[in-house]
Amino acid sequence: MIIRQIHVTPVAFRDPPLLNAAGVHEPWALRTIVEVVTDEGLTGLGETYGDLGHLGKVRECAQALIGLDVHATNTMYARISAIVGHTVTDLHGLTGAATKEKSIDRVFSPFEVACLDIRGKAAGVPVTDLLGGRIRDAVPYSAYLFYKWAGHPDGEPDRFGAALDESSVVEQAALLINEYGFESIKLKGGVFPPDQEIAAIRALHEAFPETPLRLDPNATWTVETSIRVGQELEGTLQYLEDPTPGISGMAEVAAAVPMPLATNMCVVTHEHLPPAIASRAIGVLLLDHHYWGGLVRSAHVATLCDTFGLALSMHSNSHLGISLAAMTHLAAATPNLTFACDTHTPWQDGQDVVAPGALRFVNGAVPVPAGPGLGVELDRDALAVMNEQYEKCGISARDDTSYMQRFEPTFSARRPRW
Ligand code: GKR
Ligand code: MG
Repeated sequence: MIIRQIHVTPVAFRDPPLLNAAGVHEPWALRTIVEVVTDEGLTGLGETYGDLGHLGKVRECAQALIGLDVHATNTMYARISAIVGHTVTDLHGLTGAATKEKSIDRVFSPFEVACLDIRGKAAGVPVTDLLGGRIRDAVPYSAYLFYKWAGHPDGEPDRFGAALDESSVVEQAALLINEYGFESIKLKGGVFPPDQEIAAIRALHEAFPETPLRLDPNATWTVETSIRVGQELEGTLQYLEDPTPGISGMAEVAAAVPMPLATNMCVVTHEHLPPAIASRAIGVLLLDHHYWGGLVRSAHVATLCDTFGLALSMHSNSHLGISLAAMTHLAAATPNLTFACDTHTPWQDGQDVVAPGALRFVNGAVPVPAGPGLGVELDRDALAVMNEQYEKCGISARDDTSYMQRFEPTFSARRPRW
């Protein structure tokens, strides 16, 4: 199964004004769709970030993979490493430090996923079977709550409404739980002073006493603030995600708070694992195949976490259905991934490049798609529309901070802030 063609298509889709430590989501989120085509006419799909610098690297590397067998992922990785070289510029949202290894892993990921899609289609089995087989039939996801404005300042209010205080956060949780059946809740924090976010968690705990809760302020708190908040929230949080920057700060907090700390910021590549494990900085790692080098390399990280007693959850950024399918196959085949995964799916509000039907939520969980490979098909009309949106939207890289500063000129994304 020799790779004959690779198509790389940037797309844009509507995104609500979700607030975070870096600012606010712009009206359009970007992704890149990768299609790998073999000599036998099989096509595999991958999805990755859409930021221009990353898109350029994905395009450049695609050329270098033509002629390789879809099983030759070690050679693919080596070729991509040689091209990406020492690039360490690719940050996206709040996904921790950029490093050389992480940059290579990010570019490699969509090609690896597409090759697994092809291998699954050729063998007539789902990708989960190529990762050791499913240990769960459906993957639970959490309701991912965001403080948000009612709509983008230059546009109409969206259907989710404003969420700027505890009661509207509780309303947002009820809306997402009603529509998707989620059984865990994550609140994106780092937006308001910590006491306001403590109040929101307490309100959520009161409204949904049986539902596990998480809070993620994306490293906006000092060590001292993190310890105070962690202690005040005793008994309400399943885990506290990235309260403070850096492995040593996280280790100090972890030693003083009652709940485990989780991260998608201070451990984002292999070199971070030894110091984080040695200092007991984290109890939970949020896996993300988009920057841990695809599905197989993420499964290896999961095994390492098992060895060293770290629990697993899964991180997300604004994404489409190819990513949701890949995340679901990985999580379904990872025995120690026992926490409900993150997903931004509700915020994408029905827009997708995949044909409807293969992905659905049942009681907050996505059943592993039944078809071979990833089990999702590209909707070519939707791809064309979303590519046109990309060309017209005027955004070429995510920049939550500059967008926020258009409306609040004094806004600063410095961390820690409180
Ligand atoms: O979408 O605004 C967002 C999130 O804040 C995202 O950028 C983070 O990377 O979801 C992520 C997280 O868990 O930190
Ligand atoms: Mg996080």
